[in-house]
Amino acid sequence: MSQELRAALLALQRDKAVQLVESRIAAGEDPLAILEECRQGMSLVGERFQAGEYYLADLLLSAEIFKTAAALLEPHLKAARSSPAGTVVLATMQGDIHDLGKNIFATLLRAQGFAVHDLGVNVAPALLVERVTALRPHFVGMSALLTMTFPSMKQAADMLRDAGLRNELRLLIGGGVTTAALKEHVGADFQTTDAIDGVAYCVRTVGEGGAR
Ligand code: B12
Repeated sequence: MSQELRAALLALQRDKAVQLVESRIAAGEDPLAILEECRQGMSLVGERFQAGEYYLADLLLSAEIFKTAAALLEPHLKAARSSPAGTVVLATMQGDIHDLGKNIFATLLRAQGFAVHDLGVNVAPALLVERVTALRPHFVGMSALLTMTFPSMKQAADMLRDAGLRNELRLLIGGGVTTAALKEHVGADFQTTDAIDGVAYCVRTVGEGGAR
């Protein structure tokens, strides 16, 4: 892989990134591989930001470029089934407005035939529990890109347990800052920093009849 696309994202070159995505789609490349290279570019942008070399405006620009690339790729992530394989409630938790990764996860789930209820960003634990109570999903996915979001993830998991809902669903956590240790702390069933792994887990669990 040339990693030209990753470099274009890092350099915040929108036109070049779009042109590379378009030409690689036209060449028949796996859209997931293209998406992954975009994600790697975003990680590098984050490193520059952390090092004080990029500013918030640069993060915003990188997000716009990523969104454009994802929109170009989305039609190529074809639906594998017509009837819902299972139901998923998704949210970026309170305090956090990062949603690019969550949206990718939602797109990939839909492409596999899952019905996805995306509650958006900055979602309070009580709202999540209210929606889960109404929708009774097979899976709940919480996304986090900020470490300060961890307490609201834990609170939501505890509230699901206290409401008696925890045993009837699988709880997933994901996003760049999540770890296996956080999974234990929150009491989730699955953790990942890769949406494809998350989708594979949902497909496998539903296939084994183990989502409930
Ligand atoms: C783009 C970006 C922004 C954009 C977000 C735009 C948007 N609509 O999302 C903007 C400019 C708004 C932003 C703001 C801020 N940001 Co910011 N941002 C980023 C950046 C560069 C990229 C994140 C991203 O979208 N990556 C691409 C996606 C595709 O990757 P991903 O989210 O990891 O998702 C993948 C998987 O994790 C998975 N996934 C994601 N969620 C879920 C959920 C489930 C259930 C599953 C199964 C899978 C899954 O699927 C995806 C595909 O595989 C990161 C750097 C980084 N290393 O990530 C910093 C970063 C996350 N931001 C950071 C910070 C500090 C901030 C600000 C506080 C900055 C400020 N001073 O204001 C604010 C916070 C605002 C808020 N309250 O949320 C820090 C967080 C540090 C920390 N440890 O807490 C980071 C790590 C940068 C850094 N290194 O310092 N940011």
